[in-house]
Amino acid sequence: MGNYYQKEIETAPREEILRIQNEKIVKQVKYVYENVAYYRDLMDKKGVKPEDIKSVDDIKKLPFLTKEDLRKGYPYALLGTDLKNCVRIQSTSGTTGQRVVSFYTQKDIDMWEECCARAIVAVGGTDEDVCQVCYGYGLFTGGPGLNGGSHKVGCLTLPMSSGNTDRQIQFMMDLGATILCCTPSYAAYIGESLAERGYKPEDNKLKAGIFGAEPWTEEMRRSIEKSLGIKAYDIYGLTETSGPGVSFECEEQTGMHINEDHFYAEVIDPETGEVLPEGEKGELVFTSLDKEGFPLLRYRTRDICVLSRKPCSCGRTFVKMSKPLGRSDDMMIIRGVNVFPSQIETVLLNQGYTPNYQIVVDRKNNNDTFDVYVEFSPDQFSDKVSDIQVKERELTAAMRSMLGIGPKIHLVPPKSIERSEGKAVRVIDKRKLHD
Ligand code: DLL
Repeated sequence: MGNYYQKEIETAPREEILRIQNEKIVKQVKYVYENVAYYRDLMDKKGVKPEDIKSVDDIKKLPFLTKEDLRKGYPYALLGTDLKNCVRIQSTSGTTGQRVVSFYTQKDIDMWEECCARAIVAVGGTDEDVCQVCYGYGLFTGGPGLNGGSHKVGCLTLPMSSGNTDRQIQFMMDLGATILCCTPSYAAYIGESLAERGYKPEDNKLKAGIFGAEPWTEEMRRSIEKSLGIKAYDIYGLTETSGPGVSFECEEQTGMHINEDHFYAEVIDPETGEVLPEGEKGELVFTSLDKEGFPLLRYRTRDICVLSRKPCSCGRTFVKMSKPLGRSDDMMIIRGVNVFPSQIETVLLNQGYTPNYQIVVDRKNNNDTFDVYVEFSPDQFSDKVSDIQVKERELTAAMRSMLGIGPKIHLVPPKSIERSEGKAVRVIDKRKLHD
């Protein structure tokens, strides 16, 4: 049994959670219908009235919202209350098109920060801890969300934001940071930078890391845990629903508990929209149960994962979601085969390589080309052409057995692939430029 930020709700009997959800959804659908014309139109088109929603079982009657709806409605169409009641906006990075702008009332911020506080306490955080937040601060939700959570727990908060790795390391060592919050790719980079400066994992005071905002594999978890001498926990969220803290890992490290008193989760078949039973893999859909500023109902995240209600040894009763495999739009189709970057990461780390890689896909003479650039680690480095070729062939074979197709592997010298301070760019798909 672990520590909880809000024990009563985090360990509530399932019937109690369901009772709260049922009570909230009735109010929330009415609120959205009355305040968000865009969604009211979608409900009217589907012939659903607020009175039809009597419990969370009825959520499946509601229309979906997609990223496309948010684009069409940019910036105000999904706003749930007068702007004068809102105190903040946050926004996505906009790498895949139009930015999403999300609005928050003070109550929304408090709820969001509480969710982050639950995540920090779940990894053992208390008011004795020094919490170093190196997610970006600003429009990105990572920094502000974990900063707020860290304050609520009473940790000494180091609001570092991302980048300036020298300074990160100096503060980490001088002020004895015990909890590190950043993307997993940046955590790996910090680990590598500490080693380069001659620090061993036991030289830092860190005990836990809260890493999310991008997909990462179990192999990556083990590699970060080793390099920093910590336990590495996953955290998930998205700007549209609030930010980090929609779900978080506990000491069991077997998936993330969804804060179900605020977010109702469904997994659907992305093709048909049909709700799938627990345990089946599909697209995650969230309904916010009590948000005021940006109250999305049935929002399709495009993240592919599995839900599980198996009892958890931490005592929390919230449903757990698996690590997202990656977004459905991260999935590459190469020569007709579905490939996720996470599969490539798994092979590389299992074969003893570092998590520094880049995937380049292109189309030449109507054929897909598939290249993976992988760094040697300093101790593996060789400049003998025959050695390199043997290793490249071995890796191609290992990839082929995982993926069904073999990429062309290019082993490159240590440090030649750009490091990430935020979300890593793993894939360059040049086919999109020609289309
Ligand atoms: O990435 C919020 C966040 C900040 C989460 C800090 C965790 C920590 P967005 O920029 O809107 O928000 O991106 C959301 O990132 O739909 C997923 O595809 C991906 N993502 C977020 N967390 C994870 C995770 C923030 N733990 C999108 N594992 C989501 C895999 C994740 N993917």
